[in-house]
Amino acid sequence: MSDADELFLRIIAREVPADVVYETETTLAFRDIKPQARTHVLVVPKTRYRNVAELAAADPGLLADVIATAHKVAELEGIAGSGYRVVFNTDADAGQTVFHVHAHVLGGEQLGFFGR
Ligand code: IU
Repeated sequence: MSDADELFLRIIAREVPADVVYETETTLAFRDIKPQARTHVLVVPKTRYRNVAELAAADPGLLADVIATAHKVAELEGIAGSGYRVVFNTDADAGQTVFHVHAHVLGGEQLGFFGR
């Protein structure tokens, strides 16, 4: 595990500061340090899995918790009604850089299409 992958565990343990917006027993939501939209929050499970596929296979209930927290964040940010996007970058071609699964919650403005 690299330093970057360990970072989210250190944020969960409150050893590294982060702008936390919501927390449950199993998940933590905090603002991305390099926001790509007016609202850009990361949701992580408190147990580390490498990516969303590993999480889905090992603990589907925890994946459901992550999605529920993403929606709660959208409500708290006031964007649940206008629309938001939940993205799991998964491995190299998607540009995943931190190998502790995280959902990006993006919104607060009209989002462009994405792909290449
Ligand atoms: P990715 O899906 O693995 O590419 O997303 C990682 C995100 O984590 C990315 O948007 C970073 O800006 C964000 N991030 C962060 O919020 N705080 C950090 O200390 C680090 C990365 I390192």
